[in-house]
Amino acid sequence: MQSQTTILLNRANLPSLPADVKRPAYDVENVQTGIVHIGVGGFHRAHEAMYVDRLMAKTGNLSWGICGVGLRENDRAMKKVFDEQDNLYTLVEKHNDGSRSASVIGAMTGFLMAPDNPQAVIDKMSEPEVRIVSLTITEGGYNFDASTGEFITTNPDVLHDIENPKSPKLVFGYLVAAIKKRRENNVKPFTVMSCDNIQHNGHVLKKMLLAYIELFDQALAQWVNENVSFPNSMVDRITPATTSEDIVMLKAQGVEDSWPVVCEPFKQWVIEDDFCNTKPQFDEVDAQFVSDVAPYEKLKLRMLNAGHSVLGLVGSVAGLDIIHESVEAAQLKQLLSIFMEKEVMPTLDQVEGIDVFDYRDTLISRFSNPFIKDTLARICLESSAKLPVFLLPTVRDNLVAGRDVSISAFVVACWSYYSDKHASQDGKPLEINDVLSDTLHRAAQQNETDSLSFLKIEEVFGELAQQEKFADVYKAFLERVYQNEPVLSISEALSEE
Ligand code: CS2
Repeated sequence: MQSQTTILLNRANLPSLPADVKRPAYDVENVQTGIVHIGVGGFHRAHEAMYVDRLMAKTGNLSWGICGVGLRENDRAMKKVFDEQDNLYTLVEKHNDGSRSASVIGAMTGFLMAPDNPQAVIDKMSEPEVRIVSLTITEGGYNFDASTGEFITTNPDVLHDIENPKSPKLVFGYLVAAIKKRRENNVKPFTVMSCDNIQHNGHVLKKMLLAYIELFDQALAQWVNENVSFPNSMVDRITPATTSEDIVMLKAQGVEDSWPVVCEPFKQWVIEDDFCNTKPQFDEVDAQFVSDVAPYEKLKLRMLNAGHSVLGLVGSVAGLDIIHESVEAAQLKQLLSIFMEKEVMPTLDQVEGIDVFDYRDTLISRFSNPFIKDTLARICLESSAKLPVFLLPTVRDNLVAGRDVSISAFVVACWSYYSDKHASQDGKPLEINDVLSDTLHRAAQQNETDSLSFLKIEEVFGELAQQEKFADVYKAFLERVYQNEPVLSISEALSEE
C-alpha cells in the first residue's frame, strides 16, 4: 500500500486518524477520574484501561477515567509519553491469522510521578470522585516473604515509609496516607483492587497492608479491616513488551505513537463482587463479577502462568527465544501438555462453565500465535517471585497427595542451571533480571558440590529441599542437565513416561 501521511497521536489529531484505527467513541475531553492506578505498564494498558475504554464507549458513563501513578524512576518514560500524547495510546491486537486491530484508548486522564510530588498523589487518591485504587505492581511489589507469606517488616523502604508518611516509597505508604485523609475528611474509602497475578491477590494485599499499618497504628488497622474492601480478581491477557518494530508497523499504518501496546485478542477478567464504594459496570463489557474468584485464579495461575514458566525456563536452556517457537518444538509442546494434565489438573477445583481440557487447548493455541512474539526473557524475568506463586503451590499439593512432581522438578532444575551458567546448554548467554539474581547465582554456583544448594534458598522454596520426593527427582534432572543431555531430549523422555 502507498504510504500515507503519518498522524501524530494527540487529542487534536483524533479526527484525522486513519479510518482503520478505531478512536474513542466518547468525548475524551470529558472523561473524569474515578480510578487511580499504580503501576501503568503494558498489561494495565491492554487490560483494565481497555475495559474502561469499552465501558465508556458502551454506556456513555465517563466517570471512570484512570489517573496513572508511577512509584519508581523507571516509570518516568511512560509519563513522558502520556504527557506528549495527551494521555492517549494505541492498543494493537494481533490475531493468529496475522490480522491486527488497532484502537486508540482514551481512558487515561493523567499520569503522576510519585517521587516528584508525593502529596499530589495522596491528594488525587483522596478525591471523593476516586472510588477505586487499582494496582499492577507485580508479584514482587507486595513485599511478602514467598516461603512464609508474611510481610517483610525489615525492608528498609518499609522503615523509611513509617518515618516519612508524607513522602512514602512503597504502595502501602500511599494507601495509608490517602485512606487516613479520606477518613479525616469524611469521605468514603475507595476499593483497593489488585490486578496482579497472585492467588487471592485482594486478600494478600489486604494482609500486607494491615501488617504494615499494625506496625504503627492498631486502631487504623482495625478500621481498614472493617471498612475497606480488597476484591480478589483473575486477570488475563498476554501482553509482550512493545518493540521498535511495533512502533514502525503502526507508523506504516499512519499513526505515530511512541509507546503503543500490543497484545493477543484474548482477554479475561473475573472480579470478586466486593466493593466498599461504587463499582464500574465492567460486566457490561465482558468482565465477570462473581462471589468467589478462587477457582478461576487457581486455574489461570497454575495452567497459564506456570505453563509459561515451563516453556520459558526449559526453552531458554534449550536455546530458544520466543514463546511460539517453544510450543512449536514438539518435545516442549508435549511436555507442556502433559505437565498441565498430569501435574496441574489434579490440583484444580471445578470451575463452572470451563472444561479444563478445552482450557488447556486454548492456552496452547494462544501460546502458538506467531505474531505476539512474547519472549522467553520476559517470562523468566523475576522468576524468584513468580515460581512461588505459579508453580510451587502445585508441587506442594502433589507432594501431600503423593502424586508425581517430575516435570515441576525438571523445570526447577533448568532454572537452577540457568541461574548458574547464565547461558543455554549450547552456550548462548542468558540474562537474569531478578531482584534475587545474586542469591540465585551464588546458590546455583554450588550445584556441583552440593546438588541441593539452589533448592535451599528458603525465601523462594521454603522447606522444599527437605522433601525427599521432590529433592531426589530434582537432583537426578540437575545431573542430566549438567551432563549436557539436551533438555529437549529430557522433555521428550518425560512426556513418554
Ligand atoms: C506471564 C504473564 O509474566 C509471566 O510470567 O506468564 O505475564 C502472562 O503473560 C499474563 O499473566 C497473561 O495474562
